[in-house]
Amino acid sequence: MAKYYQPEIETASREQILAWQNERLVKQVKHVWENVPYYRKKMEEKGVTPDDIKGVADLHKLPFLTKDDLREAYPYGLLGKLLSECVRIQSTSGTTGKRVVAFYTQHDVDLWEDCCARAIVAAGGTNEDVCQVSYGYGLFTGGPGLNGGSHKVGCLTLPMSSGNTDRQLQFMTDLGATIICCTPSYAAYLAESIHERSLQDQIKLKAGIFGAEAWSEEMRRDIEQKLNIKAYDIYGLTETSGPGVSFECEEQTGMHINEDHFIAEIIDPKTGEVLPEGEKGELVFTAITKEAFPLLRYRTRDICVLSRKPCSCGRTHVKMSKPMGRSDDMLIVKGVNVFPSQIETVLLEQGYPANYQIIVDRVNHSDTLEVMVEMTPENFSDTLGKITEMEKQLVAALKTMLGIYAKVKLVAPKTIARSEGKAVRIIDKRKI
Ligand code: DLL
Repeated sequence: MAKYYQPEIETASREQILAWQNERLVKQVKHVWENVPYYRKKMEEKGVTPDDIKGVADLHKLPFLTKDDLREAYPYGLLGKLLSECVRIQSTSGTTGKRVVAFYTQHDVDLWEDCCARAIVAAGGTNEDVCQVSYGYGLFTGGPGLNGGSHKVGCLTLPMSSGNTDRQLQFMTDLGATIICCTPSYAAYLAESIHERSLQDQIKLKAGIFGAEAWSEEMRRDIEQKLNIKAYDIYGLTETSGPGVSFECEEQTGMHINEDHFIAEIIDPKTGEVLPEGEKGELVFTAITKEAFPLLRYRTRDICVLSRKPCSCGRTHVKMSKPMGRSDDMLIVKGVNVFPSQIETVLLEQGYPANYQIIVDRVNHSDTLEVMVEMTPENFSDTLGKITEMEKQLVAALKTMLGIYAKVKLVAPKTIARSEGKAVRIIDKRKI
C-alpha cells in the first residue's frame, strides 16, 4: 500500500525543502510585486523591494496581510492573474464585507487537490477505497477540496455534501464507504445516528478525515471508538486554498504542513515579532506556489506551535499543533465563521441596544449558539406572545446574516451584567 501520495516531496530532506522555499519565495515576491498593486504599495510603504528578498531568511522583512486587507481589497484587489486565467472562486461563510473570496487558476486547483490527496493517502486511502465526502460543497472549500483529492487518489468518490443524514447512511452502507470526510461534529452526529439505527455491522469505514473546526482528543477517541475507525485531523483556510494546508499522519501528533507550497511562521500576535520554534503564537502563512491569490505573510489568527521533531511516518515537513484558539474574536460554530460584530449589526438594525451576550456550547458533539439580548424600555414587553414574536424575528434576521440558526433569548432592560473593562460578549463553554 502506498504510504505517500508524492513520496519524493513528502519525505524530501530539510535542505531540499529549504531550497524549494528559497527559490519559490523569490519568484513569488516578484510575481506579487509586478501583478498585485495593493501588496506592492504595502511593500513600498515598508521600504522593501523584491531585491531585498533573497530567501526564507528575509521573509520577516515583508509586510503582513490580514483579513482587513482582504476586506479592503475585496473583491479583486489581491488578484495575481488576469480574470481570463482564473477558473474558480471559493469563499468563506459570512456576509458581504466579511466574506473572503479566493481565486484559483487551473494550476492552483491542481496543487490544492494534490495537498488534499496527500492527506487522504496519509489516512490510508488508495484507489480501492470508497471515499464519502460529507463536507459542504459549493462556496465552502471543504467539499470541493477533498472531492478533488479523492479523485486524484483514484478513490470512488461519493460527493454527498453535508446534511440529510438518512441519505448519508444509506450511501455509506449500500456502497460500502471506507473513508469519510466531514467536520468532527458531523462525524460524531453520524456515529450517534448509526448506533441509534443499529447499523454498526453494515459500516465498512476504516478512516475519517476531520477538520474545519476545533476538536479535542476526547472527541477523537469517542468518534474512533463509535465508528471503529482511525480519525485524522486536517487543517486549512479559504485564504490559502482550503483544506490540505496541513494534515495528520498515522502518528496523530500534529499536522504536517505542506512546506513545498506554504512557508509557516509563528509570531507574537501583539508585536508581530517572529518567535523561535516551539513557542506558541499566531500562525502566518506565505503561499509560494499560488498564482491567482498569492498571499504573502497572511495572518491566520490561529494560535499554535510548530515542531520539526522527526516523525515516525517518514514525512519531513514541519508539524503544527491543533489550533489552540484565535487571536481575534472569530468564533467557529458548526463549521461556520461567526463574528460578534455581525450579530451586533443585526441587533442594532432591528432596534435593540448593543447589550448582548453570545453563548456557545457543544451538546452531544454539536455546537449550539444562543444570543441573549436586552429589550429596550421602548420595546419592552412582558407578554409571552409578544416576546416570542420578537424573538422569532431576531432568529430570522440572524439566520440571514450568519447562515445558521441562533437561539434568541430576550431579557428585560439592564439585566445583562455591565463590565467595567472590556465587555464580556462571548461565553464559550466548549471544552476544546
Ligand atoms: O475551514 C477549510 C477546511 C475545510 C479545513 C475542511 C479543513 C477541512 P475556513 O472556512 O476559511 O476554511 O475556516 C478557516 O477554520 O483559520 C481555523 O480557525 C479553523 N480550522 C480549520 N481547520 C481546523 C482544524 C476551512 N483542523 C478556519 N482544527 C481556520 C481547528 C480549524 N480549527
